[in-house]
Amino acid sequence: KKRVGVLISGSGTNLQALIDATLDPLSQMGCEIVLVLSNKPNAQGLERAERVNIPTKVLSHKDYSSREDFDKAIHNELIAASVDIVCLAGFMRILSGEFTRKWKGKLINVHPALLPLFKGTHAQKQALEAGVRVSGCSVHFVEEDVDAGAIITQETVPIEVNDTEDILIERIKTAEHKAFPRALKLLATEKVKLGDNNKIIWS
Ligand code: 3YE
Repeated sequence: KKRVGVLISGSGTNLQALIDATLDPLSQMGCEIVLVLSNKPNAQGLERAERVNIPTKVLSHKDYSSREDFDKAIHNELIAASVDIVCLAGFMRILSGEFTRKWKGKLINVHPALLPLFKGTHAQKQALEAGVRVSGCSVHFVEEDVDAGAIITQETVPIEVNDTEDILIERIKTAEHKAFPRALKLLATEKVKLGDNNKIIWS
């Protein structure tokens, strides 16, 4: 079984979806969550992990003088827990090139849009303003270039006529809770990997 570390900053609803999937033997995820790490001391997601006895760690980026130092501290915690795969689940920090290179092919993120459209923050608002009639989420490998890594899986949602940003955020969140466990399973069971050319290899 692969050992998974999950990085969070907030409420941890995607973490919960990953916990539910990995604790269900019927899901055959091929992995277990062994560490939940937050950069925010009060992240609600920490309680979700504690409830099911998953070890947690808080590392505040404010305690480090540079992004690289903070990322090194995260890296050390992941190594200490013998983590094989890292999931960013609402983790709100841009990771240094050094960190993304060390975890290349083992580090995934969920973004609330159908990449390569609407990279960056407020992706749902960007979709509404663009007038597209579908959006969704993408689970992708993390590389230094933010939201540009190879896409593992996507889930679409409709955009309805009277949607507000908040309604669309919620609809896409529900899609994320399906797509993220699916992507983690694909990686943990080695159905997908990242090639040297930074493209997905399916087997
Ligand atoms: N880092 C790299 N590549 C990626 N992090 C995430 C995805 C991803 C990544 O594909 N290299 C917004 C964060 C964006 C932002 O500007 N954050 C600030 C701090 C804001 C805060 O602490 O509240 C910063 O300086 O990092 C995960 C998603 C990142 C979301």
